Amino acid sequence: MQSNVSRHPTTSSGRRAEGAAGVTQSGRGPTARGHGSVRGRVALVTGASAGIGEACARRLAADGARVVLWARRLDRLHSLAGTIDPGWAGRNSSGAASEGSPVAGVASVDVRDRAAVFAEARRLADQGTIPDIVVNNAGLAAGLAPVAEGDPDNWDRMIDTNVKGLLFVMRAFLPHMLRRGSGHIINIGSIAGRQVYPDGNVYCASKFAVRAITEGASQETLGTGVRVSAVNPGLAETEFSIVRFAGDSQRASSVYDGIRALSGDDVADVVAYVAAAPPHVNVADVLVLPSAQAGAHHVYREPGE
Ligand code: NDP
Ligand code: 8X3
Repeated sequence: MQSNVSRHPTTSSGRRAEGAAGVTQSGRGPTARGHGSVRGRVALVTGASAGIGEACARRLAADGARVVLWARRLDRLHSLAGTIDPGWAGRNSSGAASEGSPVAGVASVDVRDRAAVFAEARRLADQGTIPDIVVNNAGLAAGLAPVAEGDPDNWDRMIDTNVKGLLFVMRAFLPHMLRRGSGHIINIGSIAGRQVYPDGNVYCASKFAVRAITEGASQETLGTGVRVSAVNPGLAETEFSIVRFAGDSQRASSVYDGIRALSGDDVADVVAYVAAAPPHVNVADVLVLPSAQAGAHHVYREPGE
């Protein structure tokens, strides 16, 4: 006769999967259910001065992580640090960590600058704040034009930031994570990494590259305790289109005409879920779209007034 009694999870050898502190490999207590937590972990967010990155930093800090904030605009990072930790401004002008602060560091880093990325990573390692989580978010689109008319300087900006910058950040932190046997890289891809749209050529290519790099690194780190994931948003109303259209805010806002686009916070919710997954779970690849979008080519817009 079949028993209805449920059993604790076991390893393949029949042993309970238990860590040193008597906690299961799920990172939770033996009988607890539910998602994991980022509490007490160090989370680096690149591109934290605006949009999705800023929202991720706020959210991860609110969930109990200690955040390290990178972007080029240092003034914005310091004001974000001040909203996360009201004591920040009084204590910190250098951007260094102070004991007990939810902000573990702030630095002006252009991810295109390989030497700067490696130097800042070394600084974090030296002060014992190698991130447990890296939200590899810094990125941009520059222009929207057919290849035949595109501006090669814009191509450089996109490829150098979205592809090489993302790689430099991974290269700087993965070896530390591998040595430690734990860590989580969360790359911000895009629907544009799955489907190409007219005149999106190079931006889409950069996000297709993010997909390939994420999948490749995920294969390479298999069995090491390090996870690599991608969160791929659709249309999100941030400063993205203002940057793409070089400050033309009217053209930028027309991208979102008639739809309720994602906010940075909507994407941060997903990133927070991915980051908090217990160690035996890798939420490897998430596509998050506004309800009014069903792909790069399918957007439902409410008719204008
Ligand atoms: P925003 O323009 O609002 O924010 C971009 C962030 O990236 C800023 O903090 C900016 O900071 C930073 N950044 C840009 N270039 C660099 C650089 N060279 N070095 C360091 N930081 C840099 O755009 P989003 O928040 O929308 O974009 C964030 C990510 O999300 C990007 O990778 C983008 O491709 C992706 N994405 C966006 C979508 C959208 O519809 N908005 C949809 C899908 C993906 P600073 O200028 O201070 O350096
Ligand atoms: C940003 C979203 O559709 O503008 O990656 O490329 S889209």
